[in-house]
Amino acid sequence: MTMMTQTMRWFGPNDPVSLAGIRQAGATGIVTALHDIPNGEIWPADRIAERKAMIAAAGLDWTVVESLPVAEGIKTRGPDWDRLIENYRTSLTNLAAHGIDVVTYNFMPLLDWTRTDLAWELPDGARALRFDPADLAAYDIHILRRPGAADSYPDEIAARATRRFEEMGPDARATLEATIIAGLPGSEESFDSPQFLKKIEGYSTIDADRLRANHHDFLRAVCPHADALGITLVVHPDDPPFSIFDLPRVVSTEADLAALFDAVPAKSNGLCFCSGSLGARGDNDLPAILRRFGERIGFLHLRSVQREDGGAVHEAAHLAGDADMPALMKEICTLQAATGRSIPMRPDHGHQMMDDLAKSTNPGYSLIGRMRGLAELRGLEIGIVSAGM
Ligand code: DNO
Ligand code: MN
Repeated sequence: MTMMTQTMRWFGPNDPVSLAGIRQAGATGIVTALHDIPNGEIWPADRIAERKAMIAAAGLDWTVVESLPVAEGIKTRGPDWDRLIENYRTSLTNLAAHGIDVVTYNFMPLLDWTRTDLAWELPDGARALRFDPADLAAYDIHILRRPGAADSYPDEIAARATRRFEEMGPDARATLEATIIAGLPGSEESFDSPQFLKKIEGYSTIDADRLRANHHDFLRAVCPHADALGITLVVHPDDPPFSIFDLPRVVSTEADLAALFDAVPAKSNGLCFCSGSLGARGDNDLPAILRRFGERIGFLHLRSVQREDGGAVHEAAHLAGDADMPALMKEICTLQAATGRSIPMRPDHGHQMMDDLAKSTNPGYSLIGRMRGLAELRGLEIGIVSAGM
């Protein structure tokens, strides 16, 4: 039977989690990036070779790149677009030369994934990541003071934001800045509040239609090259899958994905199916999305979120929360059986738990919680396959 390729994300030599630890957790593949190369610059072939050898020396395979960042000048279609596209193509050439054929990216303006609490205590004492729109609004209205912010939220959220801001007291600024805009693990950029405000202004002429057009332009420029190299570019959905700070987001729903693949049908135009990101919206039918875009899916991020009353979401255990993981896994098994294609998967985030609670970790990326997630997910897959699906 064709089974998923089990991987974990590793942030490179500075990651407190070791390659040996990841191997002991049972993964065979690594998902990583050359995080120290500035956005928009070329990933040199020798640096790729060196990273690949480091991973191979630990008995693992560099299976997926996450992410080869799409520079802001491509997202905004700025004056340096041609150079940035050329650099992107060259990085793809260099990756293909080392046998890497799945490359993740996202098309979210300015911020990558966003949370408002990185250590939210669960009833069992483990810690989870959480996004509360009221906390985001508290930062936006009272700290960032973005023009028009106060009017951009429903009254109920704005009122809750003010209460939250008062409750947090003098620490509010430092806490919210460090959580929301300082850059989560793997994020491509980080800001302080004045810089962020300026960057937001830079998007004043870019609405969702414009951003979508820029996304299509990017793909039309790089997909023919990726096709020739045998690389699949997989887009990571917006996380959370809706606009924040009034910035457009265009990879949030099934309709967004359908529009994307219709506009650019190239084989290399692929999807990183992230059940946690897409699942933060109740109107995203996860198994239906998996079924519909199966042939486009080159990478799986599996996790589940719990949607709370009031619009917040927190990261649940991998087999708990709102995602119907058994139903999703059945779709994955069916897809793999039909195509004979083993799809790379990683447990996307995990709770900080047990010995990791006392360690300094990358939020979402401590080892023990992800090992629990991987173990549960592989057990589910083996169970489904061995039961004849
Ligand atoms: C968070 C990740 C994202 C993802 C990028 C892909 O844990 O899933 O940071 O890597 O959005 O470009
Ligand atoms: Mn993800």
